[in-house]
This record gives sequence, C-alpha cells and structure tokens, in this order.
Amino acid sequence: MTRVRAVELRLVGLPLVRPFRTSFGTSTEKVCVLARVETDAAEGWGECVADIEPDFSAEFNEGAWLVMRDFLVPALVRADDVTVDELDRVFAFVRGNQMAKATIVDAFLDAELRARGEPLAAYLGATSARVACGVSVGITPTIDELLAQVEGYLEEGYRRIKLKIEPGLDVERVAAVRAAFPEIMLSVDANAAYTLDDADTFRALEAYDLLMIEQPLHHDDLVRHASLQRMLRTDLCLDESIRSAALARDAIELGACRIVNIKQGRVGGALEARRVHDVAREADVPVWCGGMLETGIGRALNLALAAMPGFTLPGDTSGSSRYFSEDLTAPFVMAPDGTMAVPRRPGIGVDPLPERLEACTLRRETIRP
Ligand code: NPG
Repeated sequence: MTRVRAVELRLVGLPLVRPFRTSFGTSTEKVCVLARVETDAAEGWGECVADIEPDFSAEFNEGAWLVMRDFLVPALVRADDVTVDELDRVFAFVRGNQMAKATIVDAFLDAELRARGEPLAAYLGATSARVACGVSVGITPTIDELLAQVEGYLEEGYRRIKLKIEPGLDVERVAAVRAAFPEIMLSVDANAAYTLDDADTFRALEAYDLLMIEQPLHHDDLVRHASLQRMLRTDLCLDESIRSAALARDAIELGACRIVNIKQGRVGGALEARRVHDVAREADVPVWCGGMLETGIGRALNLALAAMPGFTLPGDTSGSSRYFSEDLTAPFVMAPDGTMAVPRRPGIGVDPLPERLEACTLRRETIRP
C-alpha cells in the first residue's frame, strides 16, 4: 500500500533536431507534461504523450494538464492507501483521457517499483535485454531529401524504416525508397489520412513488399479497415484505433488488422499496454512498440514494454539523437547493430538530469493532499 504525498506536474519543451511532418501536421518542438509522484516510499515519473494540439488524438497538453490536476490527482490523493492495480477503479469516473491517465498510472507504478527495487521490465514479464529499433521518417519536402534521410538512418543501423505518407505523397516515394534499398524492412504510416475510395493507392503499394500499412483509415473505423484488409495481401497495422485492450480484441476479431502498434500512453498506461500485448499474443498477432517522440522518461518505459515476448517487430524506439540534441535524461544510444539496451535499474530505470529539466520547464504546479 502506498500513500501519495504530492504530485508535481511540469510542462516541458525541447526543440526537435529536425521538423517532423505527418499527414496531420508538422512539429518542430516536443512539448509535453511530466508528472512526478511522490509517495512516502519513493518518487516516480510519468510522461504524457499528448501534444500541443488535439490532432493525433482528442487529447492535448493543456486538456491533459487539467484532467490530471483537477480530477485524477485529487482522486489518487483521496484514495489514500492504494496499489497500482487499483488505479483503474480509482480513475474509472473519468471517461476516456487515456493519455492523462497513463501519465499518472505510470508515475505511480514507477514509484511503487522503485520503492521495492524492481525494474519495470521484470515487472512486465520482459524476456529480452535488448530491443530492435526502427525509425519513423517524416514527410520530406523532396524525394532526394527522403532518400538521404533513409540512407543516414540505415547507416546508423536502424532495422526498419517507416515512411509517413499522405494522399499524393505516397506511391512514388515508396517506389523510390524501395528502388534505392531493395532489401530493407520497410513500412508506411498514413495516420488515418485516407478513405476506402483510395483503395487503388493501397493496391499500388502492394508492389513494394511492405511489412505493413499502418492506420490508413479513420481512427474510429474498424469496419472499413476490415474491408480494406480483405482487399490486400499486405498486413494492416492499427495505431490510433487501438485505445484499449478491448478495442484491440475487437479489431483482431473483425480482421481490421493483422499487426498492432502498442503505445502505452494511447491505451492508458503500461498495465493496459500489457493487456493489449496479451490479447494480441493469444491471437498470434505480432505487436511492436510505437513512439510519440518521447523524452528519455517515456523512452525508458517504451523499452521495457518492447522487451516483452510478443513484441516481435522493431519498434519506433529510436535513439535520443533522432529527436533531440540534448534529452531530459542521459541519452539513449542505439548500438550499430540497431538494438538498444533495456534499462535495468528499478522502476523505469532513469531520472531526468536536474539542470536540463529546469532549463526545459515552461510551467510547474504541485498538488498536495
Ligand atoms: O519515433 O517516437 C517516434 C515517432 C514515431 O511516427 C511516430 N510517431 O503517428 O506514430 C505516429 C507518430 C506520432 C508522433 C504521433 C508524435 C503523434 C505524435
């Protein structure tokens, strides 16, 4: 049983090393909310994967901040003696808001694990000490620039390249990358930018031996994803559509995808992410760990998840240098063989660097009982 003494929320901002363009917009900086949960035994960190605008999902930083400050944290503090397994129940009165919930659940779990000296990976049942890394390549102004970026990432050792696509910037780009790099593991991510009327585009993409086509259609539309999957040999993977283990089960049963991207923040935290993993594994559906341009705090958690046995495909678990010239934690460095070590210390296994954290902090607020 753990008693919470205080929860500190911080809004932090870090410049990205290069703009990241997807079908829904361009980011030049990473701005997110961090939560530090202080219990009578330890402190733990959580990173919210929401962004500045409600574009990838309905959640966004300022909204998530209010949900945490005004609803989740007061409920946690009122619950008094709780364990992490009870948090689902404690937070059930708040509909949705998985990203906000994930932040507090993960921070609380981190504190609980640190208090008993247990690494997160061990707690989750992870079986690997290193995970295979892929990289997500944003939409570039030109094909030449795309080829140059892909080449650079391959030289660093990344084992899978994922190209962001949008209508009109798809088949020609995939063809160019495939022609330049015939052997690589290659996938595309549409971030829900297409409709079933674009089926010809997806049929054309089948010529390029893609590992998967990620989230082609609307985030709420499992039924049409199932229709599209029936038309294609290439596996579909769902990301935005999977907001819980129950939705993952629905998607798999409907045949809406044959691969699942697990982002713990999108499903409400590490515990629900483990349930998504279990649902997929039972159905023999491979999963991989998605990324939301996390700082070292969220990255550490992703690496622990990605070390679970069902994560059989390389994740968007890139090295810190792919995102930031200076991370909030000691940088995560990918080895030349395209793998990264899973943190081994208790909890998420990393801490923010105090000076760096202060320098990146835009706002902070502490909530006490
Ligand atoms: O390596 O963290 C990463 C980025 C991976 O492409 C990536 N993320 O749609 O999955 C996505 C996309 C994303 C990033 C979505 C930030 C929303 C915010």
